[in-house]
Amino acid sequence: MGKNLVQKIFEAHKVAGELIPGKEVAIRIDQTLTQDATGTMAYLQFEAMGVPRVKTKLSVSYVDHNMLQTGFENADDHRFLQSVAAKYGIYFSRPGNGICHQVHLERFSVPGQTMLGSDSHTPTCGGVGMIAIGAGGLDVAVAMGGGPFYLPMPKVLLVRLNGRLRPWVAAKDIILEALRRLTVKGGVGKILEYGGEGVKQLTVPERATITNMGAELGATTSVFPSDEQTRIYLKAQGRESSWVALGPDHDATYDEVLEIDLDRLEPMIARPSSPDNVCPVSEVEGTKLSQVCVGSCTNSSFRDLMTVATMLKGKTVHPDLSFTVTPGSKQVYTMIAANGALADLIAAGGRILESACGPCIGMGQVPASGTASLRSFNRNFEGRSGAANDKVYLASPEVCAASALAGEIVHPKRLGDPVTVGFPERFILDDNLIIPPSPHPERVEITRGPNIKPVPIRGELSITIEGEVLLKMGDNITTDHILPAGSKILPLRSNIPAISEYAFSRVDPDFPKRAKEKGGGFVIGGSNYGQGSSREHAALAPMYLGLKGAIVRSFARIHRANLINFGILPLIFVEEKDYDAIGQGDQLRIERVAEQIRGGQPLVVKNLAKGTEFRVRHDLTRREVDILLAGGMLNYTKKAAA
Ligand code: MIC
Ligand code: SF4
Repeated sequence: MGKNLVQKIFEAHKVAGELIPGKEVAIRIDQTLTQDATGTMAYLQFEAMGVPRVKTKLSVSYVDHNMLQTGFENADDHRFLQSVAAKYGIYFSRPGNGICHQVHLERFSVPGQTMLGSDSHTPTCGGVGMIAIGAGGLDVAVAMGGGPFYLPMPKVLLVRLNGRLRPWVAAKDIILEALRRLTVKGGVGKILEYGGEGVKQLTVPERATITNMGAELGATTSVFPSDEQTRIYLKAQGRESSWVALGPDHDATYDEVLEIDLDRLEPMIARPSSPDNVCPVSEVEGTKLSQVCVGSCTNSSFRDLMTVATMLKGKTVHPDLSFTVTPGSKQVYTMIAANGALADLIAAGGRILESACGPCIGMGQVPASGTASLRSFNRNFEGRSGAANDKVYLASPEVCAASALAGEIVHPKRLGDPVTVGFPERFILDDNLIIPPSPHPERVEITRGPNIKPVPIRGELSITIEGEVLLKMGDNITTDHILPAGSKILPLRSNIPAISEYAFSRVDPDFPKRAKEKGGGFVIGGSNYGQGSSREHAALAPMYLGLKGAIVRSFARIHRANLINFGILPLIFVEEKDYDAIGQGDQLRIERVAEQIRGGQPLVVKNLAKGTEFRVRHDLTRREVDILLAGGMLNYTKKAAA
C-alpha cells in the first residue's frame, strides 16, 4: 500500500511506537525554534537539565514577541537569550531580524526534516514539506537535549485543492474556508496534508500562510509536498542544495479527505471573535473600520507586502482609520525598501512597524474603544488586541488594503483588476543579524536580569487530592483567557510568581487571590479547553497558584501536554450531565489518585458540597502517567537520570 507524505517523514524519524492513529509514537527532532516569550522558560529548563550543548542538527532562538521596551525586563531577557544561545550551541536571531516563522522559512527550513518549536505557529515551515510542530517550552528543551518528541500518532487528513484561485482570491481564503468548514476543533488529533492540482499554483510563502493558520484548526501540523515551487523558493533563498522532491505515493491512502474547489472560492473573512467565525467578505461589506493592520507570521511575506504596496500606490488610506504595516523579516523589509514599495506604503499613510509580532500579540496598536479592526493575522480571540471588548476581523492582505482605502470592509474587486507580484529570482540575502554559537562556550557567562526567576517545580502527586472548584468555564477557552499576553503581562514571562497574578484574569480577575486563599483546587472547562498559543505559562502560573486538576469536556493538544509537564491532572468528564451539575465553589476530592490513574479506569470524584459522586476519565499514556506521578516532567527526567 502506498504511503502519504506524513507517513514517510514520520517513518524516517520514528524512534519508538507505532504509526497507528491514536497510538503513542516518538520521533527524532532535527531542528528546534524558540521565541523570546516562551524561550526564557525553555532555556531555564534546558539549563536545569545539565546538557552542555544542544544535540539537534539546528536550534535557533528568535527575539520577536517582547519588543516594546517599556521597562528593563524585555531587554534583560534578550541579553539572557543571547548568552544562552552562544553557550549552548544555538543560533541567535537578533531583535530586528524578524518574526521567527517567517525567518525560519526563509533561512533554515529543510524539506523532509522535523522541527519542534515553542510557538503554536511552528507549522508554518510545513510550507516547504517539513513536519514542524508547536509544543511547550519544556518539550522543546527536551528535544534540544536530544530527547525524542512523544505524541499520539495523528490521523492524516488530505486537503485536496481542485482547480485554480480566481482573481482577488488568496491563499488566506483557502485556510479561512477550511476553518469555516472544520471549525477551531476540526483539526485536533490530525495532520493536514495538502494535495491535488491546486497545490502547484501556490508559491511557498502562500503555502506557508495556509500551514501557519492550520494552528487555528487545532491541528498537530500541516504539510505541503516539496515540489518545483519549493525548489524555486529555496533557490531564490540561495539554498537550492537543501531541496529534495517529496510527496505521497500515487496510491497513498488517508484517514480523511476534505475537498476545496478553488475556482468557487471568494474572498473570506473571520468575524469577531474566533478564527472560525468565517463568512464571505461580501456579507460584511460596509462595516466601518478604525484600524487595518497588515503583518504577523501569517501574512507578511514579500508577496503580501508588495501586493498591498501596489494596491495603495499613489492613494491615501481613509482619514477615519489607522493603517499599520509590519514586514515579516529583515529580508522583506530590506527588499521593499530597496525597490521603493516602502516609500509607496509610507506615502499612502502606512504606519510602519518594526519586523516583529507587534499588534498580533497586543504589543501596541490597541484599537480604539468600541471600534472594529481588520487584520491580516491569524487570531482574533476576544481581548487579544489589548482592548477588552474588541471587534477584530481577519482577512487577506488584499481585503485589508482595499478596506484601508475605503474606511470600511470591502471586496477588493472594487479596485478593478487584481495586482500581480512577480516572484523574485533572488531574495536579498544577508544573515548578518543571525549570530552563530560561540566557538568557546566555556568562556560565555550567562547574563541574568533581576526579572528572571527560577522555574517553580511541583512535588510528587499526593495520595488524595482535594480542593474547591475555583472557576467554571464554557467551551473553546483559549490560553489567552488562561494567561493573557499584551504589553503589560508579556514582560513577566520569565517571572512565574509575578505573572501568576494574571492567571485567568480575563475570565475572573479575582482568580489568583481566591486560588491562594483556598490553597489551590480545580478548574472546570468545556470542550477544546486551552486552544491557541503554546505558552506553557498557562500551565505554570496556575500550577504555581496550586491548581491540581483541570476537569473538562475535551482538551486542545498543546495545553494538555503542558498540564502534564507541570503535574496538573488533565481529566475529562465521562458524562455530560456532570459538567452541568458541578458548580463553582464545590469541594471535590479524588482518593487513591495514583492507583486510580494507573488502573486506567475512570476515576471517582467526590463532590463533598453536594454529597454526590461522578466519574472522569483520562487518556494518558503510561509515560504520561509516570510524569504526572513524579510531579511533572522535570522531576520525571531527574528521576529517570538517577
Ligand atoms: C501567540 O500567537 O499566541 C504566541 C504569542 O505566538 C504564542 C506563544 C506565546 O504565548 O508566547 C503561540 O502561538 O504559541
Ligand atoms: Fe507572533 Fe502573532 Fe505569529 Fe504568534 S501569531 S508568532 S504573536 S505574529
